[in-house]
Amino acid sequence: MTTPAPAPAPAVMAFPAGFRWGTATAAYQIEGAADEDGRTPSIWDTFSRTPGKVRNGDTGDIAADHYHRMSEDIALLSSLGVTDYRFSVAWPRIQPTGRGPAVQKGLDFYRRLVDELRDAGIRPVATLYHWDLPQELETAGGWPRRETAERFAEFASLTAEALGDRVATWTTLNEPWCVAFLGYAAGVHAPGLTSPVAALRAAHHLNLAHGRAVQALRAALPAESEVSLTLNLHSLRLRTDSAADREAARRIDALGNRLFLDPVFHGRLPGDLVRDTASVTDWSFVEDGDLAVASTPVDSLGVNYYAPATVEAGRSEAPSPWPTTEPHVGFPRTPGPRTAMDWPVDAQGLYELLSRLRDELPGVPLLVTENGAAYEDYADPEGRVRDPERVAYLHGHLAAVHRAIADGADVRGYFLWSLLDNFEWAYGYSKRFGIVHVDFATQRRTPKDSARWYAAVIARGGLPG
Ligand code: IFM
Repeated sequence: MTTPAPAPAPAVMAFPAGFRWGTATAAYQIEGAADEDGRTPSIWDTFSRTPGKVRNGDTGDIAADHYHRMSEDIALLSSLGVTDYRFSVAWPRIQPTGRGPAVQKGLDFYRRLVDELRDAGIRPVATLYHWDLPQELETAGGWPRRETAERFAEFASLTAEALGDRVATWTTLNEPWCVAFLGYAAGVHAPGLTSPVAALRAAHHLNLAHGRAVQALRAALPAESEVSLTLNLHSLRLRTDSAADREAARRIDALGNRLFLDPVFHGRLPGDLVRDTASVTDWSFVEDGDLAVASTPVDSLGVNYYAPATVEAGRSEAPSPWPTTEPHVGFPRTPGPRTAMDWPVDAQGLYELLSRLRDELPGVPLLVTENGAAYEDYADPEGRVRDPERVAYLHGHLAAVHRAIADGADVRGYFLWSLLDNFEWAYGYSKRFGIVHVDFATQRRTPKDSARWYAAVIARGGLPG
């Protein structure tokens, strides 16, 4: 007689039934196949091929070769037991010049992806823009140009018509703050400009593009589809409670949070931000009706969180992603543990952010669409990748989500960033965020200890004690 297998230990912190457990990736960071099947360069191909822009001269040309290893990666997702998988659609695969009819081979790749996911019982969550603007659209003016919002709505429409019946959740934009301010003000992301006015124009046109895409999606999708937007909101800490530090935090909150939340959820621009930025722009690029479009209702809000920002009155380094807050804001270094990105580990910041959204956006369901950490991972001689710091990070942050839910935040899911080690933008392949290790020389995938830990959390529906 065989002894029955022991029942899994009861979850100490159980998440609500139906909670969505996922992982997240983005096209340019994992797909590779940069010039296959009609794909043409995006701004990230151009930027990464420009000497000095990306560490070690790395590019996304091959990345994690997901374009050719998609089935293997779906098998990894299945072994984790995830309910959902968040990926992005590469605009230059669908519309290489940013306009005109869709390329069928490009659409076919995503058709296969969503079909295989669904066959594996995994819900596809598609993001339309995770930073790979077709280069031709950037050459024509990029996000500072109004026309780009129209082009994005067209791309949304084509993609939704092709995949609409198979994708449960659609996200318009990923982290428009990064697009506008890292790309057009700090110049550390593509396209690498350092123009404050271009960044503010980009931010507005991203809000407009989001609203136009929501309209296009609603027109093309079945009624039950979920339409969403993902923001990297800033969880703010003040160095002291002085009036000057509070003023610094107000400025960062306006530019980092309310510049997106107010147009999308309230159809207005923050008045204090318009005053703060008066020496840079009169905002005359905002046309009548734009904010009504930007606030076309969504079904949920995606929140990406990695670390809080501590602010004080002072100066930050130039060129700053916060151009219009100068000379009022500095970012002091805080003590405590840090990840390989040199970001502080602070799960309380996630709790505070979710609680703020509970209070400010009642009735808007939330998804944590990214959370995770980079560490210096390597395979040991037995081929095992031990990443206890990542497990501790994930445990702390999931506990924060659990506490936020217990305190009334309507958080419906959690997407761990990331499934695979990948191209971490300006850091190239030097930073590993995956719960699956990728040996970029051989493309061999090795689940890290954190992958086994996450699979056990999902199987239990909660965190162990
Ligand atoms: O890798 C990125 C992702 O593309 C967007 N959010 C933050 C992650 C870690 O930097």
